[in-house]
Amino acid sequence: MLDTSPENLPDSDAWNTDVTFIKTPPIGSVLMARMLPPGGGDTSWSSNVTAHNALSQPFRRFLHGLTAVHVSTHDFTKEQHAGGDQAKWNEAVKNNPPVVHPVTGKLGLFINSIWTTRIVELSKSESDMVLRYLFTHCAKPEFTGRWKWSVGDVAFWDTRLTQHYALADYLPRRRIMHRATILGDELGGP
Ligand SMILES: O=C(O)CCC(=O)C(=O)O
Repeated sequence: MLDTSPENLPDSDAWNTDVTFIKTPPIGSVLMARMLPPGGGDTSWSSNVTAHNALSQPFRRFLHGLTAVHVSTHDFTKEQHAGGDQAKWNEAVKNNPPVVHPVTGKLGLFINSIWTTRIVELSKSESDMVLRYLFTHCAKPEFTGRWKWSVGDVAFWDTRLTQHYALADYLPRRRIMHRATILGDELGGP
């Protein structure tokens, strides 16, 4: 359950793909609106397929075959993930070492700003530059759609081919969503 309010601040107002820091990232997510603020609290999705297809052929060729590191601690904090408990945090960090996935899957890009930290085959500054470009590119409005929720609405999406962004524009109101995530297998190469 995602229950956000001034007591539990929203933290999904960044383009992200669920849990890409594990070897077998989810294949889908389901979200249902249970309690909504009178205004705001929309969710946006962006298509990593459309974003990929809009890149030039030479740039797509350049990305093809590259791999990137995804790191759980890039976004999770000890407070958020382990309630500040050092031992629980150490365990979570130990159980989730950085993983490597292809930058492009069969259909689209597989990078996101909250977990993807580095393209392995490039120097750090090259990787920073390319990732910054791709994060900005994927967030272009022409690759995105935005849903205004009504209570009872259910959204179901492919987590490997999209990113999403939960607008945090409803405080001090409360918003409650129920979420389920469908685990997948290892991501295939290009
Ligand atoms: O609350 C939302 O609209 C989406 C939240 C979510 O599924 C997430 O960011 O992982």
